[in-house]
Amino acid sequence: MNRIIVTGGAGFIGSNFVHHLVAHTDAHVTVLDKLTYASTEASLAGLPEERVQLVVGDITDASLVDRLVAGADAVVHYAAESHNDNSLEDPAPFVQTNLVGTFTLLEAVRKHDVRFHHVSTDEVYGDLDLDDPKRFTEDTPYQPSSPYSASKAGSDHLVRAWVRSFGVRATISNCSNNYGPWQHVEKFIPRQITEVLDGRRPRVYGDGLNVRDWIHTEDHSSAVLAILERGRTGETYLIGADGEKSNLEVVRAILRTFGRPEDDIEWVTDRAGHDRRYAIESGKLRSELGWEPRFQDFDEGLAETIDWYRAHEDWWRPLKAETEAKYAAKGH
Ligand code: NAD
Ligand code: TDX
Repeated sequence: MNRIIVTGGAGFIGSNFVHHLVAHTDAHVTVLDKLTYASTEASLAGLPEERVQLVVGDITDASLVDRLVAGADAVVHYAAESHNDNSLEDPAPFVQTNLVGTFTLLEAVRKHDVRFHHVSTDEVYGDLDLDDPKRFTEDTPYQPSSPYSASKAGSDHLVRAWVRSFGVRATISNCSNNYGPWQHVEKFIPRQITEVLDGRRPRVYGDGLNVRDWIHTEDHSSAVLAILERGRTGETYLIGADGEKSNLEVVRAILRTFGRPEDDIEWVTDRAGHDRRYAIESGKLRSELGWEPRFQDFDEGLAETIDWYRAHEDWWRPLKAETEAKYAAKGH
């Protein structure tokens, strides 16, 4: 697998994966990215030009996708509309990119018999109660809540149908919530870090008891590479690092780091249909492929991430005012 297309490779997790590929393989990478509001070419800066090429384009553009896939050994598919709150405002681009875009890629890999890895989310399984001892496994039934998670669930189903009906060589991974550098300030952790850096209070939805299962984006990348290289085609692997935390715990950890009182919080309108808890059981990935997360200590990963946002204000500052204006209009 020397020629790899990474869709969405200028986004938060996709760009981390491109850096990971360059550091850990000999692959030549073509990033196919539309450069939406969520992307940053800066996240690809410093990569060797002879190894990484950026093609600015849309994954729903069938002729472009066909041309690129014809010359590739594998496609790793990250491109998506990714923010739940946006999907509640306007679901249309979620259906277009996440469903039609995945369909377009599947038709191309089917035609050219190219290996495909589909990057998905644990949100396809809906949510768990706070006191439920269960975690999501590869066998948990699909029950998505938001237009975002429904569009990702639909894309997973498309991949499985193309595997079963057309013999496409595909794998799927469903990962929990990622944190780390280059995450857009619309997302929970970077939003709260940059609010505190701006001298404002963190903004917590509802009662703050919703639980997310945090994983560092670097660990997500190493898991996807393990699946790409050694995963069994047709299989699904859940990716998680045992990082369950309530939103309140995360916000308090951020406030502590800045030496601010732990109750210095702005309680804001809850998200419609807000999923209560996600939790991943990643035993299959660990036992079959020998994968282990590098960031075992959330507080350490969070501290590194806070340092990164402190040092990269030039990157996030231009995104901040527009993001906050959108949230303010919704009471968030
Ligand atoms: P992101 O929003 O930061 O990046 C998405 C990238 O896709 C951007 O660079 C954007 O320009 C590109 N893109 C969007 N529409 C496109 C189109 N039509 N054609 C080409 N490119 C397009 O998202 P992210 O948080 O990095 O998530 C990446 C993937 O990982 C998504 O598939 C998401 O569902 C999945 N995922 C994310 C998380 C998380 O915590 N963020 C967790 C599990 C899975
Ligand atoms: O300001 C906020 N205050 C707040 O309390 C924001 C932006 C969020 N929240 C809450 C909502 C969630 O319970 O924090 C939690 C995390 O919110 P998001 O960062 O929006 O993530 P989430 O909705 O959990 O989805 C994320 O993880 C799964 C990614 O955005 C998805 O792309 C991925 O599939």
